[in-house]
Amino acid sequence: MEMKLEDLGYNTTIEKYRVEQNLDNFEIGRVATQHKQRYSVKTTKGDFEAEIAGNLRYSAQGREDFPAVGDWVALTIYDDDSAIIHKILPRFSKLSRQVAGRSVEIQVIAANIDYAFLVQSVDRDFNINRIERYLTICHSSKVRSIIVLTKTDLIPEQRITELTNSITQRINDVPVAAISNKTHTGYEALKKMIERGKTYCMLGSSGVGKSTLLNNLFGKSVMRTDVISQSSNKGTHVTSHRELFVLESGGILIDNPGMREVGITDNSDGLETTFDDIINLAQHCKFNDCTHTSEIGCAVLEAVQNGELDRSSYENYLKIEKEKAHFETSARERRKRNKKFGKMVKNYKKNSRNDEY
Ligand SMILES: Nc1nc2c(ncn2[C@@H]2O[C@H](COP(=O)(O)OP(=O)(O)OP(=O)(O)O)[C@@H](O)[C@H]2O)c(=O)[nH]1
Ligand SMILES: [Mg+2]
Repeated sequence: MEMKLEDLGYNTTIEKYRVEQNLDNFEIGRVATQHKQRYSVKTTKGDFEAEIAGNLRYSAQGREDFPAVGDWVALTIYDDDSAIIHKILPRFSKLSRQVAGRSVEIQVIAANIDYAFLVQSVDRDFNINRIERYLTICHSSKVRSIIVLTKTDLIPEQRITELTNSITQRINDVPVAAISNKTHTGYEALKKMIERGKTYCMLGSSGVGKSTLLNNLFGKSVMRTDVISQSSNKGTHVTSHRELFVLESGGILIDNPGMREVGITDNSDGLETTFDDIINLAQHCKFNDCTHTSEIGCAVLEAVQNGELDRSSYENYLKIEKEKAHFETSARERRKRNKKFGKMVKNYKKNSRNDEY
């Protein structure tokens, strides 16, 4: 398939970035996969295995400064088909999360994403609290969401309606698609949501059918799929890397390994957007610094008590809000520590120079 940059998701915003950054002498491409420090990049001339230029590596301050899947990059292609990435174009959106086990390190899941498919299967994986977590991440990353319920072949039709309704009762303005990867029920509706030139990233737990869906939409088994044995293979994910695919029907899809936890790394208003009902109610609280837990005249608590606000949604909000506050404090402390360390290094350099003379 002859590839145009537009098929890869190129648009006027990226073109503006390219012009602003004076990148006329470079090829433009999009990162499709990453393995350690090697990247597979899609260009109009084909796919290239690329490494990053030394100055890009040395100027990087953290993981976020390295190319991620979905990134637009400026590269040089050599005659022997090797390529060097010189620059990452500014990201118009960035899905990131906390690295499991550590409190503050951030990992970029994918860059320049238009929509996230929030994939949950209708069996034991189904959990609206978790959907709200993903929504919080997506809102703060400027990524729109589409909720995709899979494995509908496992439950009666009426139950599907119940589950869908329970979502729309709590979550406004996010489309829900209910599909079966086995019978392809719901596929037509889902395909209609996929636009040419837009990028979609699969998010969800392991085993919910992300790769199966991608393979079916792509029309070929490009990602491995498998049954995960819960007892013997606890916590193993079938997919272990991210990869970007361009659909022939238009649309760009990124498969992603299953996520075990959805940590909040939110410094922006993702939480406020996800729970805008609560934020609106909070404006009527008696106290400006109301924590919505025990205060007199709290409009949020009142709404929970009279059934106007869903109690589980309220409790989930408090939990995520606490995590957000914790994340912000840790990030602040880390910045302070880094600053102190930077000063120490500077002083050390100054002193050692003094010693020399
Ligand atoms: N019955 C049924 N089984 C499905 C459906 N979708 C996927 N499966 C099965 O679920 C298992 C896991 O599917 P995968 O596509 O590998 O799941 P995944 O979300 O990619 O998992 P990770 O890569 O580990 O994150 C496979 O055995 C699939 O055949 C579905 O709609 N219905
Ligand atoms: Mg998978």
